[in-house]
Amino acid sequence: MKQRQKRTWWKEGIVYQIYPRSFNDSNQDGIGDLQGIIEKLDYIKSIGVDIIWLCPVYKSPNDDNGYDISDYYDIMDDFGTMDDFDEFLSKSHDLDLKIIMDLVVNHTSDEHEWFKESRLSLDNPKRDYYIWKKGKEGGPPNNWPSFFRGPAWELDSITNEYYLHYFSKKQPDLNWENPKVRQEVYDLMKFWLDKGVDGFRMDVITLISKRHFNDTPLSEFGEIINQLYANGPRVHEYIQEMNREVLQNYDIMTVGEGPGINPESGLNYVKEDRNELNMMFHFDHMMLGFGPEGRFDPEPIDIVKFKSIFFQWDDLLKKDGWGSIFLGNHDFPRMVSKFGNDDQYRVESAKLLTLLLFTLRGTVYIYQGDEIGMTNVAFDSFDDYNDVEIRNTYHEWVEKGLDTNKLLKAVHISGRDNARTPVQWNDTPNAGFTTEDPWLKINPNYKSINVESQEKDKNSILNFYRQVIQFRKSHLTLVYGEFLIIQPHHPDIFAYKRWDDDKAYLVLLNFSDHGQLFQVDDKILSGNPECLITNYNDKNQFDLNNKIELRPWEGIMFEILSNG
Ligand code: ISL
Ligand code: CA
Repeated sequence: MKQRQKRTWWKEGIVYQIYPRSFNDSNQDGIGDLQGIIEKLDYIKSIGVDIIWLCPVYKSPNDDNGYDISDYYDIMDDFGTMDDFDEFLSKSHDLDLKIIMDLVVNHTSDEHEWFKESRLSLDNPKRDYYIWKKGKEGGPPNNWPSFFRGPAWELDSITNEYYLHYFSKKQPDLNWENPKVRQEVYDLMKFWLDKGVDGFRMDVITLISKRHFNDTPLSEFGEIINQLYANGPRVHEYIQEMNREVLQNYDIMTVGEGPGINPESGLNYVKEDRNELNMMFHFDHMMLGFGPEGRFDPEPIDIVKFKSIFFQWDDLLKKDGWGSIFLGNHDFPRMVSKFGNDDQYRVESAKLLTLLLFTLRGTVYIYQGDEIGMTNVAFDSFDDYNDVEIRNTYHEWVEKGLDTNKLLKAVHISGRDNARTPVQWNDTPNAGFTTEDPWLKINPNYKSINVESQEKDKNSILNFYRQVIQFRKSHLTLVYGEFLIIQPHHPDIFAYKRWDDDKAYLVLLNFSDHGQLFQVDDKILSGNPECLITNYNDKNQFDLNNKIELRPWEGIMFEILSNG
């Protein structure tokens, strides 16, 4: 078959993201761990995925659940030991599952040895590993805000200077201008690659090069990321250096997390001849539903915009880049709650979103629990939440005298802990995740939504994943083929074609709670289209006028004649 893009394993491979704390607890301390993952490797394999993205398992005081690393060469006590990691890696490889690690090197923990030394004195050899500045007029060096609320600067009493932290104050930013810092990063990457890991997901890699340290006139945080924090002047120089020093010497995959990229800047990270990264995660579609004030200012999702974002990025990357396709991760609400209907049409809409994921061009990433249609959770009290972003925002609202009931409602819709409740394995107490008190409460709907019951049901969401994944793997048109949206302005229906010289498919997805009559023109539908996959239990078809009555949240894929 003629391919437009060069074939590689990481373009065809399907990625399963594990948030270890919430995956499976093997020693009954209420926290997921590496042995817990090992117990479930056969399950992971059975879904049909090829690659596991493991969220951080390094030593960490857990201010941000492992995204604050205090030792890059060791494993977090909660998760086990280096022996457990080695066992996890080799057992995964035995099953032909590749492992990619989370690389968090924009910042460390304030409990990392480098930072403990750096803060000691102005002339400490590690001083320049971080970004220290003098205060201005009795306050921080500038007015930059942090991702997790409050200023991005913290005064350290030992030397009376401020250090920069884009995230929590326990996550000081590394100074990438310092060549020693860069060398440390390359060394630790080699340590893991020499163990045999198969690549990295690079946390906020767009943020590593800082700009001028002047005050910003911008007030919207999204704009501050886009215009000030992301894509700094030396970011590509650093990544190219990392590629020369490390990446190019291994057969691995790399995906950069890209807050602040847009279709103009995005290609620069992944264009083949630039020798940087294989893929990026952009968040354009994930930010839909977040209003001007951000995550805790929710608004409805506009499907026309949603569609155009997928088209724009596909168009950008199709020649000499490659995209990442995902609808959820550990930082966002549950996929079915955000983009589907997690109530009356939970099963249908979760399957519709699955069909979307696996019929788009790019590497597909799924997040633990989405394969059974896990939903958002609504705890009654802030005490039940763990996320540093939620906690900090709550304190800020209390200080400002704002209505925290309103915040609680927003947290139910958009908070990060929605995606972090433990995986629901069965209907026993604590959902089979643990026998003790879990670190974060289980979603009370585990009795009806769990892996065990879906294993037994041939029409379950889980079995739908398996079906669609197998189909994609044996029909590479869905991986590499062209992509075109039909009726891009239709407010509820996402309809598109995928095709190459060999095959052509038409996908129809009804993103609404009601039936819709949809018509396509003769050019697209010549011949008698065959319904290959559907999320309802009986097939649907076009009438003689090329019309089809789509049911609520119905998603269908037809095979159509090629060469449209
Ligand atoms: O605002 C966002 C997108 O523009 C975020 O969701 C963004 O992806 C995020 O804040 C960066 O996330 C990553 O780095 C954080 C960590 O808390 C997240 O869990 C991680 O995915 C700091 O390391
Ligand atoms: Ca445990």
